[in-house]
Amino acid sequence: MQLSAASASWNIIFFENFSNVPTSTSTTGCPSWTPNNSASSQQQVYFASNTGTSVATRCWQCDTANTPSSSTGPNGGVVDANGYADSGVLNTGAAYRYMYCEASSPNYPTVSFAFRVFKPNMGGNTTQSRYKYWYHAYGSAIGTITVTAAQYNSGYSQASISTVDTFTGQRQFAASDDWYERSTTVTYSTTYGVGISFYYVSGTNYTGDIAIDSLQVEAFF
Ligand SMILES: [Ca+2]
Ligand SMILES: [Ca+2]
Repeated sequence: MQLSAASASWNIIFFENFSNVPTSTSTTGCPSWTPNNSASSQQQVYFASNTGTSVATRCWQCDTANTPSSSTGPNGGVVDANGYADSGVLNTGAAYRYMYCEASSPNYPTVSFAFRVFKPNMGGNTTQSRYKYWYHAYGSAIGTITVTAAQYNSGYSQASISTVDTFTGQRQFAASDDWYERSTTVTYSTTYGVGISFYYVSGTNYTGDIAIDSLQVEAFF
């Protein structure tokens, strides 16, 4: 009998299309939700250092189609009702929810927003994990976003964070522009769990409605 070695592959640890998040366009509201794949979510909290988290002033909101202000925000989410989006083409339909920061007054200047999704025990271990999502940053006062990934150790405690992406200022130049994808692979000594956080600090006026959609975290084992 011939034995063949099992081949490792990329496994989806959690996927979030935000379809279960209550829609809200409040400047001070805080919608909470239970993510897919037995992951956990927490609003206002982000991975800030190797040993812990920090709290922001505001929560991210969840919307469809356009955000309430003109000159900022997307016209709709990406197409991800059945799985991770394979295109940044936006859809104005009510099924396509996305997360965004409502930058209207009193949420500028330099007001912080955060949320995280995490799974400290992913049922395996690896040295390679991958973080991918789509983002839309339209508005002349888009501030600074910092996306961080957390690695958990064998005790399912936070052991390390790394930066997935950070930038300041708009990347799209119309509400109807396609979303862009970010995909980053993190290499770390053995990882038993993974998490990702989105921390945003608003700019100088209300045109800073940055948005995130179709979030997927994968591990290679
Ligand atoms: Ca979505
Ligand atoms: Ca707005």
